[in-house]
Amino acid sequence: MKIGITCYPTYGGSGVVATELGIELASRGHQIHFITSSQPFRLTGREANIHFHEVSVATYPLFEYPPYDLALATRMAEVADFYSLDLLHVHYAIPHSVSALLASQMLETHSLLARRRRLPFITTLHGTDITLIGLDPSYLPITRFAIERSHGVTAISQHLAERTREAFGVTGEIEVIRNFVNCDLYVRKPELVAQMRPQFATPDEALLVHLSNFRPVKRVTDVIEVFARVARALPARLMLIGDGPDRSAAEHLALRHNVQDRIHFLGKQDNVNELLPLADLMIMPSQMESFGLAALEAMASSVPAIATRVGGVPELIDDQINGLLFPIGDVEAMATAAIAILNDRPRLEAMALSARRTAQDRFCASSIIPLYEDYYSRVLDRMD
Ligand code: GMT
Repeated sequence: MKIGITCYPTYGGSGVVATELGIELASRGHQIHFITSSQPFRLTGREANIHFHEVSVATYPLFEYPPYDLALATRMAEVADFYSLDLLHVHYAIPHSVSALLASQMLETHSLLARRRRLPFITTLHGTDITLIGLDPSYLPITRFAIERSHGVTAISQHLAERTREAFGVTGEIEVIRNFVNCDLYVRKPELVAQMRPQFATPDEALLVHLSNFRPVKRVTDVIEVFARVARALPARLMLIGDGPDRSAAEHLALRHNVQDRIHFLGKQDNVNELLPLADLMIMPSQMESFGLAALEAMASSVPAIATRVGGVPELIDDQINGLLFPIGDVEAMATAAIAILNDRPRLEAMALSARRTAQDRFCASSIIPLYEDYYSRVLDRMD
């Protein structure tokens, strides 16, 4: 198939999923056309079967806000027409599904190649496009309209599908296709761990990790609160991977607790798959997670997560089996549990094994990508 993919190309779970999906589909022989504002950060630009089309937005002194959505719709229509795309797959509803709807309608009435053609588009809902920013009255009606007009809609968890029905009143079919991970890439390799871990912790220290875009929804300051309590109880270090608006709040809190020297503020990293397996535990105390891709990547790397019981997280983490779940903000309970399990190595190892098994049995790219392929075929069949 020839598939156009649009996503946010910089940091963020939806961009990661969209890019990894494109890479996996390309490796299975599909022609993938990324139509994005810049090259998705996980692409090298040298992958076979992957093409990148940059959306450039013309500015004009009159424009207080340059209309990216219109430039995107135009580029989608051009690329679809020129390369005879079978479908568009947009990730994150705002504004991508609205642009895709426009592109699809443009091609129905006027094609550059002077032939009318149908361009189905599929919208994948990822989370904050529904649970947070999508609820804003300035976006909700148009987002609902574009979701309803999509030729196919997928959600990354059952929870998100239900939220979309409740909050948006969407009545049409929403296919649940959960997040996935490349289980060959995200895997603990003991020789690599032996080589790299000494850069971050000594053998007697526990190593914790947090990975996110440091937005308020991630509650990064709770990570510091938990870690400060752990570091008072046992020798420990923390790797913070990622960057974003709450990084300086995290730094200030680390100073206040006097644990700044025990924390590696690593910023944005490309080799997350090499860093995650170095840790003993992940901390993901989010206010909301429609799925929790970061926890899945950790689990595939044999690192169980201490997380909050929110959104779609319980669809991934079985409390006490392959991770531990807590109410939002209960940093005392999270710290107590972290200390207990770090002091009980056999239990930690059993949980790490179970975390890896969960990723392998249910969330490997090898089993999730065919679900997307099958869904594409069903949507295309419906168009005939
Ligand atoms: O808010 C974010 O963390 C970014 C957001 C995105 O769309 O980029 O992440 C969402 O999509 C991820 C991939 O599908 C999910 O694993 C995350 O749980 C989800 N984040 C939230 O729901 C807060």
